[in-house]
Amino acid sequence: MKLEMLVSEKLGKAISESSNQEIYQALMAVVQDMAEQKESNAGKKKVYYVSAEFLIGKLLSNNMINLGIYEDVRKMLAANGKDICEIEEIEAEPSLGNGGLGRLAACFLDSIATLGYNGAGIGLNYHLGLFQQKFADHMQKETKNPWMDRSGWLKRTDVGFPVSFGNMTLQSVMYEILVTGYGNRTNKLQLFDIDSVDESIVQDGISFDKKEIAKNLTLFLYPDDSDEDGRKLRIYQQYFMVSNGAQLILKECEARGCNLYDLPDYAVIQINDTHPTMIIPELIRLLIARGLSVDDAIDVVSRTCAYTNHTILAEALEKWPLHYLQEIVPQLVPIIEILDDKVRRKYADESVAVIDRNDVVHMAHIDIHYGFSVNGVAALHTQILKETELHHFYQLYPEKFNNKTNGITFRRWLFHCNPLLADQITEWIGDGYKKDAAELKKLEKFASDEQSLQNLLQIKKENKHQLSEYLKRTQGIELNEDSVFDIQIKRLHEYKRQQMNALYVIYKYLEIKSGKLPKTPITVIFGAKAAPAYVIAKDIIHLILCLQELVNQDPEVSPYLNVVMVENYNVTLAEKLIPACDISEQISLASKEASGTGNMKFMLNGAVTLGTEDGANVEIHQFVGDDNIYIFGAKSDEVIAHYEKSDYRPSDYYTKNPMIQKAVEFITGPQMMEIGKKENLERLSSELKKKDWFMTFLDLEDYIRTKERALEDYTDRKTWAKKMLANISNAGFFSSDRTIREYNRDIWKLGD
Ligand code: NBY
Repeated sequence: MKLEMLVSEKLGKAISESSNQEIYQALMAVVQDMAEQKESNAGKKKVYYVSAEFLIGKLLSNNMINLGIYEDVRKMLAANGKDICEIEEIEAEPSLGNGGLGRLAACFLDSIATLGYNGAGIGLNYHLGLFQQKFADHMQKETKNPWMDRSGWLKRTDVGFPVSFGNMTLQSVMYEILVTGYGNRTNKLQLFDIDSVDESIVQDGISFDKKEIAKNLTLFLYPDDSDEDGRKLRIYQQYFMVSNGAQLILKECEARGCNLYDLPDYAVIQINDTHPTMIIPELIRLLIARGLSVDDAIDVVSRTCAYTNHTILAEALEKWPLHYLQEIVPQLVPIIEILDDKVRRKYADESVAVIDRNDVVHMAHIDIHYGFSVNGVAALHTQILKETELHHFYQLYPEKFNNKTNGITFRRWLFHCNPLLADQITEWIGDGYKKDAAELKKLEKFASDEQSLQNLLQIKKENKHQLSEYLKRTQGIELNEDSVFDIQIKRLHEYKRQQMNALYVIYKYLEIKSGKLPKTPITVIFGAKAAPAYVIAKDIIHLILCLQELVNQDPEVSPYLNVVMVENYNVTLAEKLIPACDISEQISLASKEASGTGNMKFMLNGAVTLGTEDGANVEIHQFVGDDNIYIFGAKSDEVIAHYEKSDYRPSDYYTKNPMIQKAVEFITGPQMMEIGKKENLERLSSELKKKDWFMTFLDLEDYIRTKERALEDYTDRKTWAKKMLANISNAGFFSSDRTIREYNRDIWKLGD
């Protein structure tokens, strides 16, 4: 009743007489009030999680769950003839992230607040977001994603700082989004922006004048960096983010009584990949300006900053030409030169230099020399960093290296996205697992209970139905609810090998055409955005969209096989897709996927993984055992050896294996050419045949064989339900609460 009064008060009228839009606004206001009453910013030491991305997803329902009012609100709305799901749909998803790195940052903010730690996220407020994906002519088209007007969670503050560049000074303004913990404190996500940003300079699609920094600085996340102006814009963005962050951190710490020499007692800065690396020289610069000696400033900052590596691919180990920095952030160059000089005096090894012989600055090297912790994000990934990618650094600083296997927040990825399963689990083992995810282990005893297994299958069926209704309504897509839902949703990247899954589709299409019909129909579902300048990734999307048309339009095939690529894959869609999934595709080339976190979300929701021994798949495999996961493909050692010896030749596989040959030829065959574009299909086909940098052909045969075995096993429903249960009951380790406790124990040391 009290809740109803609060909401009606905000509305100024009865709930039953209000529109969904009005109710959304009122609920948001109630949530903000409740969240603000919780503890915030208390505690001597604080963790600052600095990240170019925060892929936070919609906030209303999540916040209501965390505040413990979701069920009451749902019932109250229902009593007034309103549907909470319709109200959820009014909210636009903030477009502040891209992939796993950004989603991890969001899960971490949730866990930091839930565990009662003093912490904040620091980032940028991108007005038009990443981009919105549209499909036209079987191609990805990018448009702007102006999410802010339809969200409402962002609050402007009166905090701001001057940020100087080589050619101008910009005055920032800080915005905030409240981060509610589950039954605990409220923290903040603090996003910096400038008032002069001008959304109207964006022409068709997402193109704009890259030189007009004062107008474009916070328009887009990851603006196209295929030309020099684009790369410079990224440096402007990064420096703007970290200079604001550094000024805010010093201001807050001084307000809490810090004398700057004791900064590490007041602040710990977690650097999320190399995008925020310039916070190290910037803080050193600011401390020197406040009177510290160069050596003291370097020492203080080195004890304050910690670095997380999220990939061994070159793309995230950023390197900037010194002359770009000289032009854009000249004040940092003398500092970076000192940092380089100190390293050179100590270590003769050129491979660990900060500025290399070609005057290129290696950002990760700054993090490793001048941070106190370097962590990878899954056991295998950290091992590869130590033994291979960062081996020289590991020899210098073995004590800095540590592993923090990623995790996911169960509030969003179970309680919110899969209430049927969450309620069933509560009925079985009580709700202790909501605070202590390890209690999911108690589910194991239900594996021998026929009725419980039936219930699990029934929940999956209902979730498939709900997904199907949602996709019909929002994208006009029809799903065969009686088919196996085989899902691959993640950024589009060659190393993640969506192309291998597409080759499976071709294989299966040809099998069905030749009369070999599967026992259970299959729906292969994809969701992925490709970076706008990543040509081959966009060609892979083109291939999938062409296959979607070919397969689904063929009356001989479509009763047995369907291909679906959802448009504009985002957190909201993931929340619908994951609970409905049977087979979770985690098929990256071993050694390349640092961790993966989608794999954990699927597992928690009772999907069975089909994957390589890569990233956190390795740990999932160890937890569930051989019987409850489908592992295939070359191991990381073998893959790394191929790269070291440069001895992988796609043609070796292509010419020797008629099945591979047939599937690859099909890409440029007459049926595909009729639907798709010659240029794109030919480019992709020749990339595979000549380069295949991520070794699709190496694993293709084993992949197909293993997928067929999984599909065969699926027909034994009871055995499959046991696999589902084994996955759910072993998912506890992958809670981000566990991950964050480890960060705090080993790196942040906040004290409660
Ligand atoms: O970080 C992902 C990893 O691929 C995944 O394995 C891991 O689970 C996750 C969390 O640790 N990395 C990721 O999402 N990276 C990016 O999205 C990204 C985007 C842009 C750039 C670099 C990385 N960039 O340099 O422009």
